[in-house]
Amino acid sequence: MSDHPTVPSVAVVAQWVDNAVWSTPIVDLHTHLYPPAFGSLLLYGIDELLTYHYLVCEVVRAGSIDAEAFYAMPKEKQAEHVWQTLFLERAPVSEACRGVLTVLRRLKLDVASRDLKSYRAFFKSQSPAAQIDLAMKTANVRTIVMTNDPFDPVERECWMKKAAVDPRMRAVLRIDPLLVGWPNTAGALSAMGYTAGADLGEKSMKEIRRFLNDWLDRMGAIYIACSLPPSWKYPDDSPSTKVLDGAILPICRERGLPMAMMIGVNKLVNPALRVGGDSLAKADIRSLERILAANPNNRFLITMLSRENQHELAVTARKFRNLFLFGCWWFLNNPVIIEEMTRMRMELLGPSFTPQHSDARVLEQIIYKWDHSRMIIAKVLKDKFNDIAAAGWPVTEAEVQRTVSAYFADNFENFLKAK
Ligand code: HDL
Ligand code: ZN
Repeated sequence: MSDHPTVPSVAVVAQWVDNAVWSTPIVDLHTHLYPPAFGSLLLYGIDELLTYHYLVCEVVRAGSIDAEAFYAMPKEKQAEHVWQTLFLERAPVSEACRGVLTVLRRLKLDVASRDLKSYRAFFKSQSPAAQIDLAMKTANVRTIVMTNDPFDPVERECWMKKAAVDPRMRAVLRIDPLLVGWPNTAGALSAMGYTAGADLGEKSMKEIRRFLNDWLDRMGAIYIACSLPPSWKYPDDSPSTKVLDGAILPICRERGLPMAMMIGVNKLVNPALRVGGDSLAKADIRSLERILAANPNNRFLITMLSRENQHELAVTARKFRNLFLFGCWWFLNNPVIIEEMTRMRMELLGPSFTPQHSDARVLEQIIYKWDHSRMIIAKVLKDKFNDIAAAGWPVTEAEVQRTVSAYFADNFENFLKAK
């Protein structure tokens, strides 16, 4: 029997990929989920799923009532209106509608009954802690990385009273107001006991650094995060450059923490839609190049919101090893774009990125967001492994598993540990 390794068949490779993709637990590196002790911040259950801001935008488009009238209704009535309008009166073919159906199916509820009352009864029977166990088990997610905002008084209160954090959940310090909220941010900081003026001189910078250190310690945060508008420039004479250079990036270097920048969101283009009112535009890749080049000892987790930024972003990741590329963010989290982005990234970057995060705001969304993405990642990976097998490469099951583990957890965890 020759010890020369053989090239597996297309069918065998496909089986290895499916086994690895569906059995490998996920580290979900960006979500808006919380532990039960954070009370109303943790959203779960069918009424929250149906009133997810993606569906609010879709139901307002459907036309029978406007955003103001929608939000004037109590949560249950909002959910019933969405169910009636987007599911019973229209085909639930949008990705956000389909996601609700996937969640119901995977939680073994009777989707065909279309009986909202029975779904409600199930979720009502679940405690938040039990629902977290069930959702993480069903989605095969082992770590949930949160988004934690000290500028939100409700969340700040949870941290100040040392509310219990689930050990499977990791904290992230989210600091958008420090970059894009001046001069109002000066008031918010002083209300928390940090005297930083909009002048952003050295004294203020010192206070901003104190704020960052206090909250990084309090949360045990694993990275600092922000979202930035399409107009973001670096360097310039704006507060964002001053605070990045004078406080955030030095602290990240001192503490060995990455900085996550999520670039391209146009906040509140339609304020009536509230949290659903944001949109996007193409951002300036040259500014990203410059911040990466100017800060070689900082590590950056980067995702961009515009489809038009994706190819140049993947090429930029080839140029800068301190750029860790992740996810199909928000308006990109649709099958047609996830497939396009994942294929392009694998072709340009091989195994060296994290293809997806859920961005889940409602707990059970991790079930559908990961099911739908796993299907697509498996489809692309089968092609990629069969391409190299066709060239005579003796693909192995261990190699497939190593690659999937890298995409789903190891790349991110190793990036966190890197110095
Ligand atoms: O800023 C962010 O973290 C975005 O992900 C927003 O939360 C956005 O509203 C969202 O929910 N995206 O999925
Ligand atoms: Zn988010």
